[in-house]
Amino acid sequence: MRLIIANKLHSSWSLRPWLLLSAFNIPFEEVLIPFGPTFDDPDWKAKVKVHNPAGKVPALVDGETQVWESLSIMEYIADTHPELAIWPRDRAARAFARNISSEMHAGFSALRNACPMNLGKRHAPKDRGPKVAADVARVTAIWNEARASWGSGGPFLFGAFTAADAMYAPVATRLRSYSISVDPVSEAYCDAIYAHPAFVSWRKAALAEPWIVPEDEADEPVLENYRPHLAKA
Ligand SMILES: N[C@@H](CCC(=O)N[C@@H](CS)C(=O)NCC(=O)O)C(=O)O
Repeated sequence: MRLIIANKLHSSWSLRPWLLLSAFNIPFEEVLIPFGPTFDDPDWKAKVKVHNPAGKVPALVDGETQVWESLSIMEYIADTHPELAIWPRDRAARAFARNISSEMHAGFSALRNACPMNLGKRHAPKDRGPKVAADVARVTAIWNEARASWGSGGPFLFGAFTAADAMYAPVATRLRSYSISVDPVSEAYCDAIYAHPAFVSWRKAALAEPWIVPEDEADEPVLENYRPHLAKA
């Protein structure tokens, strides 16, 4: 299998299936197509369309089969690896995991638009408005419900790491990058995401990337710059 992704610093949708495959030690070849100077760069689109006619990343290519849309890719991974608990084994937990993964896939646009994923910086806290606050409240309610109902076997939403955690990992990074404080259960969950070896490996590679995409560099005070070698770029 080949997974087509973009910049690890910025591409939150790429992170999701990459994390899932890596967390479950499923072998795959990574094909990283770096963004152009803007997100609508026609050369980038053309290269991506070879793998996904919709012209977006991530895309998974398995022989002749092209799979795109992050949630669809996760279902394909679950289909091809029934021996692995990609989704929770318990039916009610699995239903909840799919509910919240679909909510993530389709929603939280206020948070996503106001706080684009950028693993390279931590910004100062600020009031980001009621729509972002509502998204954060819903996400943390989801995390608290999953942890309280099914989380006793480990630090992730359903105890062990599942596709639902892969879907929400980029939200943990946004909370951290934009200094959005949340309740202790949600903070502990973010810690668990940041400590997962697959995420550690993605973040390390992200911080070593040489590229800067101005659209995802928020024009806000920076508390920490994790790419000091690019500080003067
Ligand atoms: N709903 C899609 C979203 C994919 C997406 O928007 N990916 C971004 C990169 S993180 C992208 O390809 N942007 C370029 C574009 O939309 O032209 C999914 O779940 O995979």
